Amino acid sequence: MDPLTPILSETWDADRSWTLDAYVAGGGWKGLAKALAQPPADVVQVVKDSGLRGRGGAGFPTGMKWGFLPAPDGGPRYLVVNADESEPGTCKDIPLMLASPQLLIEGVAITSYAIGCDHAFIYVRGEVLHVYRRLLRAVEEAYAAGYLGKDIQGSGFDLDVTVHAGAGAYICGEETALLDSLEGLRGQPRLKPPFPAVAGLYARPTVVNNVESVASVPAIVTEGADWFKSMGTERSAGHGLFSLSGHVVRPGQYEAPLGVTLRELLDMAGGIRGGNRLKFWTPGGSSTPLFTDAHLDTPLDYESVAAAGSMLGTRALQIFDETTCVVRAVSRWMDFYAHESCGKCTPCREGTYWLKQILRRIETGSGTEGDLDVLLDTCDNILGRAFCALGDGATSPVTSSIALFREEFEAHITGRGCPFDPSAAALFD
Ligand code: L3W
Repeated sequence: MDPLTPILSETWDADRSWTLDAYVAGGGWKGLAKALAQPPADVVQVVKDSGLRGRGGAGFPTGMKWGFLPAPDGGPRYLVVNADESEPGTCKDIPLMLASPQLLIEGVAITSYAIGCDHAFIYVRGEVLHVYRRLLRAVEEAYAAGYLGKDIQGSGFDLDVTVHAGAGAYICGEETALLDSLEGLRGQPRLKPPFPAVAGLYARPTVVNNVESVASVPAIVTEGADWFKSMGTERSAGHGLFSLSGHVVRPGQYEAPLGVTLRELLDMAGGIRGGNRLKFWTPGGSSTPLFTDAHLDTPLDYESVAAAGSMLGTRALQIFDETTCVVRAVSRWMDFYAHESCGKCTPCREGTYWLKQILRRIETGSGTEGDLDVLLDTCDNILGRAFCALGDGATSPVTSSIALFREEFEAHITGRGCPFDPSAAALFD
């Protein structure tokens, strides 16, 4: 059975798929018409009933988050789309916005109508200027066609959409740092609670949703909650983008029901390059504990992945074959975390710096006998003590790789270098 469910990605291969004309020709903007014909509360209810869970990594129920907004008090309330995709391996929102920006904008319009918002923001990662430009153009097209602006489709509903480019900082994918950045401040996380639903942008009630979550809404409204629930598992409903990267024959986006397995995805992606053996992989980006070939048949849904000791995260499946040095891979990820730590809290700022130094010296043959204990102790002092989830995430590749490949770390220490590539030390000369 072909487990693919191209819903978000259905029109990505169409001619000039990013234009409004192509989107409408493919059946787009029908969800908004259906939403506008019903009370906003009914739209919230269908999303609650669908079981859609946030696609940005945490898997929090989307309809429940919308339901957390306090009762209207006459002041503004906002929708902010988190399009700051930056986690190593995570690469689904950028292709979605490039190929189908109108799908995201339709989702923004429906979500805004449902939550009673008349000004929505799309916060896009600063490095992806081409995506920013495409979104700007797509928003212009939607205004010109009457899908945004005043009295949308004669319904009396008004909505403005602002596309904002960040300056390229991983921390701004954390929702409260994103809000600070959007307000013009330095992007650093805020203390929660209050959650954004209560006090978010400009201290007003705000829904922050991931791109893929918002883009999933039009089809849910059009097809209904039961249709969405017919895919996936009981507690992890629906479909999602699985991003395969690394040592696979055909890397790319594979849209499938939650609960699909890596074995099934690899069958579609042509398997591991060169017929090699799978060594390790991330189920949901570099912040999720590593899996190995023992997890080829683990259903990729929130519950099954958690039961197996990791997190579904963003379904960023980075695949590494038997030729990969795990110490080098983890060391590269730690370079990223140390570079991107926002510096607000000591455990993350200092901890990621020291993890980077120790991993580098192990990799280059200067590791000492106690280094693995120091690595694990440092992780212990970050996990649960950092100000936001990014610090915790930085420890996952270290702790999981030592648990799975301790002998490989030890071989680097006792052999004074990388058994895979003795010239690795020269990289840092
Ligand atoms: C109101 C409550 N709202 C929770 C909301 C909260 C947020 C959502 C989830 O981290 C994870 C992180 C990454 N009243 C609420 C409430 N909420 N309780 O629900 O909250 P939370 O704290 O569980 O997660 P988070 O802070 O959103 C996200 C992981 O995802 N991740 C991410 C990867 C990549 C990117 C990227 O590239 N941009 O994000 C991968 O695993 O490590 O654990 O909206 O306000 N009582």
